[in-house]
Amino acid sequence: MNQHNKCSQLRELLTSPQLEFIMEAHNGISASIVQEAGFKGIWASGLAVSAQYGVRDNNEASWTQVVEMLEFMSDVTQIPILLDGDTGYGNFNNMRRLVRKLEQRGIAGVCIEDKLFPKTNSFINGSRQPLADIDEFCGKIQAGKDSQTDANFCIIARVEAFIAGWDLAEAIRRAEAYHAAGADAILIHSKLSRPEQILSFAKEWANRCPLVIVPTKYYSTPTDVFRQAGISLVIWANQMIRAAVASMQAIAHEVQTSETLINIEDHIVPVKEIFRLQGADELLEAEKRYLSNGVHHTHVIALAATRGEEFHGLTLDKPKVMLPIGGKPLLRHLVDKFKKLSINDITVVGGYKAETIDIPDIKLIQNPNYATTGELASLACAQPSFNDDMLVLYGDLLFRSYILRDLLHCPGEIVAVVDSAMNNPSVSGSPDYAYCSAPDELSLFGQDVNLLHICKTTSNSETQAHGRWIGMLRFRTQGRKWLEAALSELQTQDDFNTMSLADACNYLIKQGKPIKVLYIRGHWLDINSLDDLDLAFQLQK
Ligand code: SPV
Ligand code: MG
Repeated sequence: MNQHNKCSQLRELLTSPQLEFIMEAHNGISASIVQEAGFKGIWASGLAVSAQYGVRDNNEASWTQVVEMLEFMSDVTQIPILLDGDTGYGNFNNMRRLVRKLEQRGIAGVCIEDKLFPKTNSFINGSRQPLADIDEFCGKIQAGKDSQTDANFCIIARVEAFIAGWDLAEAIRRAEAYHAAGADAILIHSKLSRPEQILSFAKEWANRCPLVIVPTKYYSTPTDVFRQAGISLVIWANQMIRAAVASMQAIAHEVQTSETLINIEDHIVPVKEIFRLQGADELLEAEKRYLSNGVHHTHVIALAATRGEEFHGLTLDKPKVMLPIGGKPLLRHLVDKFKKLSINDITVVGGYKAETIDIPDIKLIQNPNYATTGELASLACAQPSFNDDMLVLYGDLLFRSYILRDLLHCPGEIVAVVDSAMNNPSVSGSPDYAYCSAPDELSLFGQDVNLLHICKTTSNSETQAHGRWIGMLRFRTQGRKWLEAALSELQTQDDFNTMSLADACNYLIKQGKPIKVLYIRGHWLDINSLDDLDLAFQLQK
C-alpha cells in the first residue's frame, strides 16, 4: 500500500456520497485493531496520542514525537490516517515542514484548528480559548497545500468558533475563508450535548465542501441525523483510549487488591493474541527464508522410553534420561546442547514414567506400549512430526558439541555417526558394531564411506568391525521417505515390536539405500551403568 493510495482513500472518504466513519487510534496496536474492526480510516487524535504518552493535550509532546508514533501506526496499517495536527505546531513555515514529513511517513492528511499554539483541548475552558487570526490561518492552509506533493493529500480546516463561544455567523465566515484558502474539508466542532450547532451549520453550509464532525459530546444523536444533514465524515475521536483506560484501571485495581491473577485471566486477551496482532507468525516464516545460516530447522527426535533397569533403585521413580549428572538431568544436558546450536524443535518419546520428564521447551510424546515394544516402535510414535531435516538419537547419549556440528554439515540423505576408536574405554553395555565400506583413515578424510551393517559382534568371518555406531542418525528429504517406507513395511512383520534402530538401518541398507558414515574418535557416551554416570560427569566438564 503506497502513500498515494492512502491519500486517495482518504479523499474518497471525504467525497463519497454516503456518510463515512473513522476511528481514533493512538499507537501501533490500537491502529491495527481499528483496521481489523473494519474502519476505513484512522483519526490520530491529539488528545489520545498525548494521553498514551501520559502528557496533557497542550502540545506537551513535541510534533516530532507525534510523527514518530504516526510512523508506527502507518507501518502496520493499510487504511489512511488523518492526523489531528492541532494548530500545525507553529506558523505557516512549521506547517510546510509538517506536511512534507507527514507525506514521507505515509500519513494521508492533516486537520488543523484555528486556535493559537500551544493549544488546549476544546473541552477544557473552551470559551476562554482565543481563536487564530483568519488571514494568518488561511496562510497556513495555503502553505500546507503548496507543500504537498501528492494531489490527494488532504488538509482539513477545523472551525473552533462554537467552542470559543462565537455564533453561527462567525463559524460560517471562518469556514468560508478556509474553504477559499484551499481546505479540502471543514471540521465543525461543538461541545454541546445536543447537535443543534452542528445541524444549523450544516444547513447553512449546504455542502460547499465536505463537512466533518466529532460527536464526542452529542453522542446520543442517532447517526441517521448526521446522514440526513449531509455530513461527509464522522470522527469517533477518543473511544479507543477511553476503552483501554477503563480496562486497565479495572484490571490494575483487581490485581493490586487480590494479589493474584486468577480473577482476571479470563477477562484479558491471551498473550498469543498480542503475538498475533504483532504479526509474530510472519517473522517465523521470514526466519525460515532468511536465517537458514543461523537457525537450524533440524527436528530432533530423542528416544527415551526405557526405564534403565541396570540402575536398579535409581530408576524406580524416573526413567534413566532423568538421572542427574552434575545436578542436571541427563536429558537436559542433551537438550541444552541442541539449544546452544539454535536447534529448538525437539521431540522426546517417553514411555516409562514419562510424566516425570519435565524438561522445558520440548515436545513430549509417549509410546504407550513402551513395556512391550522397542526403539523402532517408539520412533514410529514420532512419525507424525517427521520432517525433511531430522536427527534421531538415543535420549541417554552424551557427546561433545562438535560431533553435532559436524553431523549437521555432513552431506547424505542418511548419515550415521560411527566411533572408530574401538578401544574407547568409556563404551559400556552391548555396543552396536558398525561395518563400513572403508576404515577410518586420515587419508580418506572427506571421502564417502557407507555403512554396510550394524550388529552386536566385533568381527564376522571376513572382517573386523570398523567402529561403534553411537546411536545417532541424520535424515534429509529422501532419507526421511526411505525411513517412512521402511517403517510401514517393517510394521507388518511379527517381530516389529522388538526391533531396534540398528535393525532399521540394516533393513534400509538391504533395500539399497545408502547410509553415509561420519567417523568420530571418542568424545561420546551412552549411559548404561553407574560407572557411566561418573564418566558422564567427566565428559560434561
Ligand atoms: C482530539 O481527538 O484530540 C480532538 C477532538 O481534537 S476533541 O478532543 O474532541 O477536541
Ligand atoms: Mg485534538
